[in-house]
Amino acid sequence: KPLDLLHIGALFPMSGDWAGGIACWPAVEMALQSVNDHPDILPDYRLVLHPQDSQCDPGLGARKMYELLYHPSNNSRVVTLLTGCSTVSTYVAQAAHMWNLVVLSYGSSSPALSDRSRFPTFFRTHPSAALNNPTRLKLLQRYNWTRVFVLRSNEEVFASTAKDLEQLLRRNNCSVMTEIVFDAGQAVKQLKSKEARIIIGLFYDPLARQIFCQAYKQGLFGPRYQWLLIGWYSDDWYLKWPAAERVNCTPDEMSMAADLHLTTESMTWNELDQPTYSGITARQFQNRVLERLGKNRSDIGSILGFPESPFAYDAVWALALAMHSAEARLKSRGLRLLNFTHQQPDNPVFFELYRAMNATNFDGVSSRVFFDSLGNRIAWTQIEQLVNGRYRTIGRYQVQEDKLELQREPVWPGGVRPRSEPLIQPLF
Ligand code: ABU
Repeated sequence: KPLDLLHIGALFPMSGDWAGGIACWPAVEMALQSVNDHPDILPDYRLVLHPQDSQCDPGLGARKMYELLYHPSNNSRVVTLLTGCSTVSTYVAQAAHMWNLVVLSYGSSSPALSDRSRFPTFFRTHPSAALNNPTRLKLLQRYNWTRVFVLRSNEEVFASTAKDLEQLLRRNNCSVMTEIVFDAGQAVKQLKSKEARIIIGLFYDPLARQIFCQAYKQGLFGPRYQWLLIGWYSDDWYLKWPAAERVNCTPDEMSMAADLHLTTESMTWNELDQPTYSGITARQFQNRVLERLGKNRSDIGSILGFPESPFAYDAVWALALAMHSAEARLKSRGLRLLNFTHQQPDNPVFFELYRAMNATNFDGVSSRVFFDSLGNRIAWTQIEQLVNGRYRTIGRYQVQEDKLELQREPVWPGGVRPRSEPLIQPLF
């Protein structure tokens, strides 16, 4: 008997502020193939992917969603949407519930997305960026940094991360001042005039390059300064950039400015060398993604979206397992997943799918996959430092148990740990 088709819409950012679709798209295809080949999961169905490039642009992302829903040549009924890029997910997930669509994001970190009143049907395998804030606080406390500057761009993903960070730091008696970047040169100038020493940067990597070029030109690096950045940029973000991007610094100058910055990021890999639910280990998964991309292990640090690719793979598995268990419950009522509609407000398929997503719990290539009541993923965070052109692990932190595991102390610019207070100069 021919299999029934279940259609999944997917938005991949293949360029733009975060071009993570480059590694996440092949990861999604791999997962779909393994689900479709599995004899016991959704045995009566075949999952069909409808991929679209959003360019990490919210307007284009919204247009692609409407095309998936309404395009005359697309007579397949999309049951659910996969998304990457916070700016796109924010637009799409705000509207998607109007069409009974569950949205599952493999690549969205914005804390703003953890708002069930705005995004009622949103889940993500990518942890919220707010998870990094307790880790940042831990570092600030460890090194006695009580006066901190946050430099952020204006997208909601960074505004909501900064808001959460400011509240956390103030509750812990740390003074925090935030500077919003409209012009990199002006923003760096402001930080200098305010005698900033410890600076937490929240922006996508194209803006990071503008800021570090200005930090080089205006001398906001080296001894006395400590930068803390986001950890999911590619390892060579300060050395290479798209031809269309104008950076008025040489790679050597950029290296000098970026050297010794610290990063925090959620951990993305299942560390156990054992087969996960889908049957492969995290390392086997890595090798297969590399093979699809025609790359080697030595390329890993420079492949955009590679750190998030396990979230993309696990997102498809989460969806397939949820669909499988929804189908079983629907069957007992004489219904099937094929009874899904975009129109009916209390569509039972949507209801069962949503309920099954909430109950997700399996061992993925990105470690255990489950969601809290806001659809968030729980994970460890890791701390790294760029030393002479290589990112080295400093340690990791788990907020639920307040567990900090340090492998080594950071290397300090000029050999001396920067102070958060400027030294007061004598007046004579
Ligand atoms: N780790 C990539 C997150 C990208 C985003 O939140 O837009």
